[in-house]
Amino acid sequence: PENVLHHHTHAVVSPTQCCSAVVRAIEAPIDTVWSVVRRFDMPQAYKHFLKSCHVIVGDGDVGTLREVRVVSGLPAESSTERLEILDDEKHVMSFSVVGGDHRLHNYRSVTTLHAAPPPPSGGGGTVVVESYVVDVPQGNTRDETFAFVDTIVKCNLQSLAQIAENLAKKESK
Ligand code: A8S
Repeated sequence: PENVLHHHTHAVVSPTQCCSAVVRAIEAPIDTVWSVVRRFDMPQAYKHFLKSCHVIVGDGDVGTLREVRVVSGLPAESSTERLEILDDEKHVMSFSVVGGDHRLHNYRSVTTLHAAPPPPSGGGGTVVVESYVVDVPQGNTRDETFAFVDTIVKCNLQSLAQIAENLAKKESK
């Protein structure tokens, strides 16, 4: 198998950036999980901090730009994001934040899906790895930035798991 870490090796260009990764196991086939993750035009399907998404330009392939609107209660209003990688074979997707009204400047994330070994050797399902790099906002520490972003990413992967597991149950009926 190809090297998982390759996709998650971010070029950290300055000491004021930070990067981290979140790993989550999902009890659904990789194709089911991928069908949700690959929809760059519909991140609000599993990212509950987003209330809407509007594609500015593009057809869902690399280079597509979207503007998402954030639910109230977060220190953000909107984010403009560009699809950087969409690899349907290797199950890799990546986007970068290129603008918007929020504090996570130069945010970029990479999400990869990995099929877990099927029974009897493993439990089957999918392992999701999501890594990110972001500028530490002025007035915040690295630890505060990790705490904020990790919380958002963990919530997103939690609801991704819920949605994919429900889809998988329907598909197996
Ligand atoms: C993602 C990951 C993150 C999104 C963050 C971290 C964000 O959409 C929210 C609040 C912010 O303050 C920044 O995969 C931003 O979407 C929920 C608007 C970028």
